[in-house]
Parts: sequence; structure tokens; C-alpha cells
Amino acid sequence: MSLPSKENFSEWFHELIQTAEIMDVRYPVKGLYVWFPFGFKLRQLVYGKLREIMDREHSEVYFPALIPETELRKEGEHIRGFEDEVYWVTHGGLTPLDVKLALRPTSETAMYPMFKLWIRNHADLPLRVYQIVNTFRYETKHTRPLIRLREITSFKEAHTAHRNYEEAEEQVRKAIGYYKEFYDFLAVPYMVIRRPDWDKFPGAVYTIAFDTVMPDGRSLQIGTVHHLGDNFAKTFEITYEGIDGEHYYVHQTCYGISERCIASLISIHGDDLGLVLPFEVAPIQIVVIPILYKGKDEIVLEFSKELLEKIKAFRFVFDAGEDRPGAKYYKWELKGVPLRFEIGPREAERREVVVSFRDERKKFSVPIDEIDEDRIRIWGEEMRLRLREKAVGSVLNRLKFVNELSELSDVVKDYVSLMYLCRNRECGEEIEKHGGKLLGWFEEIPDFISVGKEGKCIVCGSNGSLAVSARSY
Ligand code: P5A
Repeated sequence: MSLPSKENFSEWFHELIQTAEIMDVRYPVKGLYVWFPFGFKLRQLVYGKLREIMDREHSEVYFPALIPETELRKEGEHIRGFEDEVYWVTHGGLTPLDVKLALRPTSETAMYPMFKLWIRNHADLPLRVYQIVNTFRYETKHTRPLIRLREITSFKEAHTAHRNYEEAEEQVRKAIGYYKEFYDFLAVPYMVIRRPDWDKFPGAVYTIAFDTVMPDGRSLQIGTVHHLGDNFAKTFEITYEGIDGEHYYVHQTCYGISERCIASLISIHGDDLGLVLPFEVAPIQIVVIPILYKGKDEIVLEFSKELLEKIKAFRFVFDAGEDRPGAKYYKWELKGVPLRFEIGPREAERREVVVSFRDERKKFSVPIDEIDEDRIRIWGEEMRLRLREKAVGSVLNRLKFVNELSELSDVVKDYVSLMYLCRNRECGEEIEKHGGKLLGWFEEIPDFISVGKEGKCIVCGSNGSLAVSARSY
């Protein structure tokens, strides 16, 4: 079965994750999907990197999935934001529960009552923890595998507490740095954007989001970092004793990434033939295909053994099956295997290997003596750089700077739109009348955008800075 062209992005994505065995979309509950073994391996490798980054400065924890209604309702803004997305557990068997239990939509209200017990004095700060768990959100917008889930299976949420506002702000900067490192590793381009005040995380002082641009010109929020100030600390009475013996509220941050990171990876790098995966996260990094002819099998198989010995540090498949080479290429291309080695009788005689990269698909011969672990890692890194460059190219194809408000409705249909905008809510709302959602203002301008940060507001003409509006997932 062949994939729809990537031009029809939505169908392509849906078909690809099923046929490449990332997610099984046939589970009979809306918004819930099954990870296939291959998809789960990809998840493990991607989240391995995220864990490595988190483990430098955070401790991993696990909090319960059920939150008492009384805790969830304590922070007014927070519950207002999540009210209509919460799944409730109301019974234990046939017995109604005294206090309803929420399936966590996120874990602030599970964790912070415990933070109150954990934090005593200034020596307990900063506190930095994270967990990778499932969360539940009764989403009413169109659900999609990996993108908009009702059970988010891979919610990495970090929560920190600090002595004051500035130290929490410093943590926000660090979190942005961590997420940049993570998405650079995946070669996924992103925009770091400050959300409008009226669209920040419920209970936060401000929200900084990572947004990427999907192939169809819609944006996808792939991570968020929130400064919580002392809002939750006041609600949950999280205080510490300072050096002076006085008690102070902590200041907090939280930041999260879901399996949308995998959605972006697949969407941005994939092509009409299937997945294209960066070398470091590919479940299968190398496929070796022997070209076998009667009477010449032996020499090819002998030579293959030599090659396999050289690549044993990597995740590889030796595909000596019955299928024709063309069928094998097709199969491993669909799975996004970054490196393909082919060996026929001629190669075996010359002690060469035919090499091709998933993203370039041109073949060249390399003497086997030149293939070793270092060489392969360099190829992997070069491929990551090519993927990033190509991804930036496709993002740029879907970005447009808008000078006149009258152009916006048209542009936003197919493009993520950039414009200068002041911070007044009325001007923001004016932008949203033209179709897209106002994502916010660039916190920093990405290297691939060559427009200045400041300019006159497209709506009212007063001082503004570079803003983004888009149809978003
Ligand atoms: C930060 C971590 C929070 O929940 N609490 C703990 C904070 N922020 S958030 O913006 O609401 O969510 C974090 C990221 O999760 C992704 N996300 C989703 N992914 C898939 N399906 C969903 N229904 C969904 N909802 C949120 C987004 O990438 C978001 O930035």
C-alpha cells in the first residue's frame, strides 16, 4: 500500500503512523491510541534524550494519577482553565466516593500540597523535580494521534520551587535552554514565543511556548515554560524559612513536553516514502542488504559478516530475507532507517560497500576499511545537520510577513503570519478576527528569520514587536 503524498499532510500523517507502525489508531476510544513496539522504541529513544537533559538538574519522581477534587479546586484560575477538560472518578465499585477524584490533567495540584511538606527552609531550595507520566484531558477540539490526545501518554512535566521571583525567572531561562537543546537534537526548528496574557497557562504569571510550523502551514505548540510566581505557593501555603528566620512564599515554575515532540519529528522530516529519522533516535539506524545470486552467495555472506562486526555498536538489521531488493528498500525507507549498506558479489570482490542515506537517496561506494564507528557517527551528525537545514527551508516556505491588516485573512489560510503588534488586547483581538490565533510575541528571533524585532503595530500604529498568528493544531 502506498502512502498519500505529503502534500495532503493530514492523510499522509494518519496513514504513515499506522503503516510505519508508530501508533495503532484503531483503539475504540476517541483520543486514545496504542503505541506499536516500533513506535514505543522511538519514544524510548527520544525520551532518553529528554531524560538525559532533565537528569542534569532535576530529580525524577512519581506522583499519583488521582487528585482529590478539594485540591484541584484550590487554585481558582487553574481550575477555571481546566474545568471542562477533567475526567472524574466518582465511584469505587458501586460505592460513590466521598471526595471525587480527578484523573490528573497535569500535576500542579497533586504535587504542590506535598511541596508544602517537603520545603522547610532555604536549604531545601531550589527544588527541581520531573516526571514522565500519562495525563488526561477531555479535549473537545478534533483529536489526532500524537497531536491532540485525551490520554497524553508521555507527558514530561517539570516543577521547580525557588526563593524569589528572580531565581524562578532564571529557571525559566534555563528551561528554555533545555528545550532548545532537545529540539536541536531532533533537528526540529522552533519559535520561542511569549503567549498573550489572556492565553497563558491557568495560574501562571506568564507563559513562554515553543511553536513549530507543520508542513500544511499550521502551527503546533511543542512545549511550554511557565513562570508561576507565588500564585500556587499562596494557595497551597508553600513557604520556607529564610536566613533571617522569617517565612516567605516560594516562587515556582513548571514546564512540559508531550508526545507532540514525536509528532513534530515525524511530520517535519518525513517524505512521500515514509519516515525520515535522525540517526540518534532511529530505532533501526542501519540496514544491511546483501544482494544474493546463486553460486555467489558465499562470498557475499562472508563479506557481510565482516561488515556487521564493524557496526555492532549500532542498532542494525541484516535483511537477508527472500524479498527482492526493491521491496526491501521500500520497507526500510518507510521505517526511516537513516543508513543503508548494500553488498553484492562485485562489492565483496572489491571489498567495498554501497552506502546511501535515507534523506539523500544517492548511492556511493566506500571501501570497507574506511567504515568504522567514528565514520558512521559523522555520517549521522551530517545527516542531522542536513535535516535541520531542510526543515528550516520548509518552515520558511510557510512563513509570511504581513504589512497590511487587509492581507492577513488571506495569508493566514496557508501561512504562519508574522507582523508587528503592540501588546494591547484590543489589537490582539483584531488580529484573531482574521482567522488565525495570535500565538504571541517572539521572545527571541530565531536564526532563520531575518526581520527586526521592533516595528509599528499593524493595527494601531504604536510601538510593537514581532508577533505571530497562525491556524494552530
Ligand atoms: C507544564 C507542565 C502544563 O500542563 N504543567 C506541567 C504545565 N502546560 S501545558 O501547556 O498545558 O502542556 C504542556 C505541553 O503538553 C502538550 N499538550 C498536549 N499534547 C498532546 N495532546 C494534548 N491534548 C495536549 N495538551 C497539551 C503541549 O505541547 C503543551 O505545550
